[in-house]
Amino acid sequence: MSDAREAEEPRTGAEEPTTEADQPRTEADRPGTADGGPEPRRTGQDDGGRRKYGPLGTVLVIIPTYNEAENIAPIVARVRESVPDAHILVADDNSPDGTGKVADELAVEDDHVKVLHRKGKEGLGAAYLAGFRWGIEHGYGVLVEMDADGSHQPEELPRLLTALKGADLVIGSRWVPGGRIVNWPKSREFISRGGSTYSRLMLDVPIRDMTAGYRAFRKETLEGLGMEAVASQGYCFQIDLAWRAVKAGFHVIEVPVTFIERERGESKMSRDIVTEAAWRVMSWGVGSRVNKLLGRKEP
Ligand SMILES: Nc1nc2c(ncn2[C@@H]2O[C@H](COP(=O)(O)OP(=O)(O)OP(=O)(O)O)[C@@H](O)[C@H]2O)c(=O)[nH]1
Ligand SMILES: [Mg+2]
Repeated sequence: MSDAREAEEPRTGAEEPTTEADQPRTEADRPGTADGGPEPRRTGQDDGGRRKYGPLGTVLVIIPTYNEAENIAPIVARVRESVPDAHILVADDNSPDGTGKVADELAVEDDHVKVLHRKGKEGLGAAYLAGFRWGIEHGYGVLVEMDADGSHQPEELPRLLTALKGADLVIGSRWVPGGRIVNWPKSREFISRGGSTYSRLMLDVPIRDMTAGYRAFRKETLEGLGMEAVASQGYCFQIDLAWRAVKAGFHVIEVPVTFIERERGESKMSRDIVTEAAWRVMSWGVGSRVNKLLGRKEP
């Protein structure tokens, strides 16, 4: 990432967060699905409930955008309604359709909304990394990943945040009991399910939905998983972060969510993204096995 990009500042007069979204954890706060849904699935370093987790701090919901002018206002409104204490950072890659300008207008009306203007389209992964960095620098305790197109329902965010009280990373999962997909053709489901199973087996991690893009991280998790070295994009970016979190010994929980296919705007999904992910994951998996065989420590 260039110096110029590092110097990019949100144009919203963003001030330090002041609200606490959470209180110190108690036994009564054990993670669970607030609506009585299935128990979240625990993976990674499960501590049997003995480990004490600190308070969450203020939540920043990062929404990366590229040509989401029709979607950005509704999704921001839904997040504000669903988790009123949370702040939102729209990370826009200079969308030709004027998404950045719409976001600026939202930020003028609401001091919980910030905008990170980036120079041009550099991919989802780069936008999230810039958003994470911005959030950590500005003192947020929880960084949430959420798409702009309504696939990730803001109404489910409180359940993810409740689970994060007892975890380092929470994944909004389509492939655990209780998880659902609405409006996806069978072909898309096949690619997504297959991609998750392939990554799980290749990388030997117990996460069901490796490509999920609806996640809540504690800031310490992002700081501890080697975020600076992440170079992957698209699906691979999500797989990369999940794998790093497990390798670093963080406690990961999957909470079932209902994923809804986008209704408005254009998909940025491409065959290249899927192919990139398949090759990279295979090379990570092979590299990791070779390291184990040779008794070398994982990088
Ligand atoms: N800042 C930024 N955001 C991006 C970029 N590519 C995609 N996004 C955003 O990332 C989120 C996910 O992208 P989508 O196009 O919905 O990808 P998808 O969910 O795999 O595919 P569909 O939902 O079928 O379109 C959306 O909010 C996009 O606007 C990018 O290069 N830069
Ligand atoms: Mg989408």
